[in-house]
Amino acid sequence: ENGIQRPKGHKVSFHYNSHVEDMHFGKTHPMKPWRLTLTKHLVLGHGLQYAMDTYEAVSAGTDEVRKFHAPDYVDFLRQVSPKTFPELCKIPRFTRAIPPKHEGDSVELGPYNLSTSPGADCPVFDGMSEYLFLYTGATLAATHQLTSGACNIAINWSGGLHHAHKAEASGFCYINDIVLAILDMLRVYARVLYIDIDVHHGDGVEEAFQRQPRVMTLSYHRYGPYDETGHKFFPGTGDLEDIGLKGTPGEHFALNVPIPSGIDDRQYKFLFEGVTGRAIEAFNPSAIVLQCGADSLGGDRLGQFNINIKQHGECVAFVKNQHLPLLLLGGGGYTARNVARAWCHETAIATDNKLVDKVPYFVPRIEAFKGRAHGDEKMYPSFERLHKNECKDADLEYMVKKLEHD
Ligand code: TV7
Ligand code: CA
Ligand code: ZN
Repeated sequence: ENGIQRPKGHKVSFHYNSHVEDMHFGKTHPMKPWRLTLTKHLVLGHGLQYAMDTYEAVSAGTDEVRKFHAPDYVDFLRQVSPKTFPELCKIPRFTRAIPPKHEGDSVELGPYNLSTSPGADCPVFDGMSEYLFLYTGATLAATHQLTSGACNIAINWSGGLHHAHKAEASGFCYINDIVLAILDMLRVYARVLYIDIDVHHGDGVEEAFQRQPRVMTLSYHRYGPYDETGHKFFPGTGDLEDIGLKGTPGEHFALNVPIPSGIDDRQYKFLFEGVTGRAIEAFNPSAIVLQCGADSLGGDRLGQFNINIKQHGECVAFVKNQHLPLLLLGGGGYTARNVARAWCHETAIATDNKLVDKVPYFVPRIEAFKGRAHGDEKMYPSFERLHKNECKDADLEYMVKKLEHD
């Protein structure tokens, strides 16, 4: 009736557990797991579940998480909650991970960059441990579906947390599910290409594979000189010159595309297809992981790009058209209604479906979708000229040439 069909010639598996929706990072924290509720409602409202195999995720095991993360960090994450945090901070094994306090620090940091202060990027909150191991479990299940050949595209919108380090949380990310997925894929695939269209630099993934020539990391992100407040756009890394660790086999197997604010669809398409196309040609990957952070959309609460949902989706379509095993992950995205629209649209792209440009009738009138009658609100809003466009075409052309050379 809604015209949703199974794709012909390939299979898609979708991994999710509604439990992740109940989590709260804190009142004013920009990361809102309920954006995943909106995404779920849109996906189901459009009937996309009939086009894929859907799986309820189970938590990752500590052994699986230790394949990348330090054992003591994994133990800490397993046990931590607002109640246990003060006691855990006193255990000698964990106290060495507490960073020194500096004069004027607004938030007090505990071990592993975790904190119970209200302004912290990586707060300790109720249910946090369950949440972390659940999104990681979903990514690992998706990865197994791919590596076992059960599907060609596997999706986990609750994953894609690219900043987490071996023994440290960073930028709303605690467990680096992407690194764990790629490590697992390396058992089956000769070469894995990682592409990251989140507005932030995929530093955790790049760092983990900086010596590894079998993994090429390619991140598109906001990057530039210090702003008026004397800060760099987070995390401040990912310069055009950074191409993997010098003097190791990994040199030349990292690519970074630093982008000024306000980049528009046409410019992003030129960069993305030019650079990604050449990277695929040169690297000849056996499989691809695409982190689809939706904070690169116009109107994002933290982002500074002017990309529309259409172009964000065209990046997914371009990668899908390579016809390689593909893992699609979420990531950032801080204007929840747009995150849901983008990821639902991209679920449709993965399954070769076209959605009607209307919010489906069955989507509950919650938060972002209330107000107007169902069917009135556009599925695909356009975000025009929201940020001052500081992108010069000539600089983008220079970048494609330079990266082609690297
Ligand atoms: C993948 N930007 C993650 C992106 C991580 C960005 C940052 C905030 C922020 C945190 C808050 C908050 C915020 C309105 C925005 C240098 C600091 C400045 C904390 C206030 N409001 C992803 C991480 C980035 C926390 N961090 O790539 C609680 O913005 O810039 C910073 C670091 C130190 C810490 N302070 C911010 O998208 C998922 N944080 C409100 C409450
Ligand atoms: Ca990125
Ligand atoms: Zn981001």
